[in-house]
Amino acid sequence: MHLQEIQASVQPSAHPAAALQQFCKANFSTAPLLVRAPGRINLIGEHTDYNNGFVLPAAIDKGIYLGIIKRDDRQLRFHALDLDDHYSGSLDTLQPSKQHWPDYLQGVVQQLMQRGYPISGFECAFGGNIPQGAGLSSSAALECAVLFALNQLFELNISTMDMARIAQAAENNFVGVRCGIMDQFASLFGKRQHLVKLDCATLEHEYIPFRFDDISLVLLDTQVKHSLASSEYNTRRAECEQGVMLVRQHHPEVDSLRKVSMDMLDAYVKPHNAVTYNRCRYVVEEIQRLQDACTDLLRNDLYAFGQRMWATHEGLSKLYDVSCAELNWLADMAAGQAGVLGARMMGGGFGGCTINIVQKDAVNDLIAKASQGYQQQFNIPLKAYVTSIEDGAGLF
Ligand code: GAF
Repeated sequence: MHLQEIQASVQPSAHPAAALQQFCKANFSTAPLLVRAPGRINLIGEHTDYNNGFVLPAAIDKGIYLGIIKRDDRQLRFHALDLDDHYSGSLDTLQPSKQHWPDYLQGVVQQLMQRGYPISGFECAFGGNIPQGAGLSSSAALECAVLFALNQLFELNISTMDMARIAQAAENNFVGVRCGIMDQFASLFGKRQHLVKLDCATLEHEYIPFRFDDISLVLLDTQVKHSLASSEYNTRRAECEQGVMLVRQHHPEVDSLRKVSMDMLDAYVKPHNAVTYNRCRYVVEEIQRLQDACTDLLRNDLYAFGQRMWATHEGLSKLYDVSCAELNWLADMAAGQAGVLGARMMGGGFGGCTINIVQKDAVNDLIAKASQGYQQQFNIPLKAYVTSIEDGAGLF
C-alpha cells in the first residue's frame, strides 16, 4: 500500500455528522437535539469487567451521531443512515426486530419504561464513523447516544452513572449479550487524553493521563468477525462463573473472580477441569496485570506497559481462547516491528482490531508492512486507524 492510500484510509474527508444534519433538515418537522457518543478502545484489562475486575478503556475520536425529536403520540421512528434502513414501531409493542440494529434503541426504551421514566414517542436518525464489527463498541455507542438524547429531550435527570447501568441492561436484557459495563461506561465517562481506570465491582473510577507527544495509538482492523463471537462470549462468562462456584464451596465469601487467588484456583479448580482453570487463570492474572500496568503508566514507563500488553494477548489467545488466526498474525507481526511498544487483540475477540502503542515515526512503516503482509496471508485488505482519546457522550 502506498502512503497516500494509507492516509486516505486513516483520515475520512467529510465530517461524520454532515449526512445526519442534511437528513434531519430534509425530514424532521423541527430542529433536532444532536448528540455524539464515542466508541472505545481498551488499553489493558480484557474480559475482566464481568468478573468484577478492573478495566482501562478510553473514548475515541470515532462515534455515533444522533439527531432526535419528540412525537406527540407513542410511535417510534428510527433511521440508520449508514445502512439506509428504517424502522417503525411503538412504545407499546417493543420486540426484537429482524433488522437487529433497532434492538439497541428499543432495549434502551424498554429499560426507561421499566424504571418508570416518562417518555413519549420519538423519531431519531443516526450515523457515524465507528467501523462495524471492529470491536470498537459501535453498539454501546448507539445505546449511549439514544439514552443521552432521551435523557435531555424528556428532562429525565438520569445521572451519568445510572445511564451506564441502563445502557448495559438494555444490551443484557433486550439484545441478549451478557456484556459487562466497560463499553457503555467508556462511551459516557470518557475524557480527552485520559484513560478511565474503572473498578467494575464498585464502579469507582479515576482518570489516568495518557499524553505522549511521540506516541500514536494504532488500530489494525482484521475486517473479520467470526460467527462464534457472541455465543462464545456468553460461554466464557459461564466458565468464569463455574470457577467461582468451585472456589465458593471452600470459601463462601467469594462471589467473583476478583476475590479469587491463584492458590485457590490451583487447589479447587485445577483438579476439576483444565479448561475452566485456564479461563479463570487468565482473568486472575489479567486483573493483577492491569494494576501493574497502571503503575507503569504513572512512572511514564510505556515500554513496561507494552510488555504487559503482549502478555495479555498471549493469555487471551492461549488460556482464554478468544483470539483467531488473523489477530494472532497481527500481534506477532507487530512484535517484530521496530517502534512498536506493545500490541494485543482488543475487545471480545474472534475478530475486530489489535491495539498498538507505536512511536510516531514508526507508524507509517507498521501500517504499510502490516497491510501488505496481511493481504498476502489472508487475502483480506487490512484497515488501519490512528486514533485519539476524546471526551465521552455529549451534545454537539
Ligand atoms: C465486549 C463487552 F461488551 C465488554 O463488556 C467486555 O467484556 C469486552 O468485550 C471484553 O473485555 O466489548
